[in-house]
Amino acid sequence: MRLPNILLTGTPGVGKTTLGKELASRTGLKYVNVGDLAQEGQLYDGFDEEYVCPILDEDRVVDELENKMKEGGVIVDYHGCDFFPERWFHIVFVLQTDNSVLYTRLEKRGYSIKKLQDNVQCEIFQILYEEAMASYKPEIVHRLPSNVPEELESNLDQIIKWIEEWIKDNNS
Ligand code: DAT
Repeated sequence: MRLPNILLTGTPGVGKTTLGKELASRTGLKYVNVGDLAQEGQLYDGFDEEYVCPILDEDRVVDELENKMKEGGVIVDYHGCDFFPERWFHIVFVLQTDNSVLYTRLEKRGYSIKKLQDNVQCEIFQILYEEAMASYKPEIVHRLPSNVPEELESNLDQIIKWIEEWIKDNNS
């Protein structure tokens, strides 16, 4: 059976992991957190002194994921999207959170003031939405609000319906 690949993107803290894991558990699709994958495989290329974090080796991440993506049925979660091959994804969701809500979530993570401000600014300027619109066909890019649990539920419902339709359309 053919299954779609789904990209969940957005600023850190908007709820990609929460949505992605729940979606995987309700649909049986595979969930891949690119941050975790990079850490497990040490897929890094240097260290960013300003942000005090390792720099992702994008080529190795793509190589690592290629076979899995070919099989289909993968939910990818990452706060960036311009380095994945465009052909990988059948649909792209950009999660969005109000600034004050996002600020509180990131504060709870213990982010430094600089990291907090940078991420909230990234959200205000819709950087990830712009990146997604520039990297994929605009008609497959959708924004989802991600502030409260009710929105999580309605996002799940919408995506599950879309998956069911996609499976019907691509397996007959
Ligand atoms: P990300 O993977 O984008 O960094 P996350 O899934 O770890 O984000 O979520 C960050 C925090 O926000 C976490 O404590 C769960 C919470 N959260 C996520 N989606 C939410 C929603 N729709 N309503 C309320 N809280 C949410």
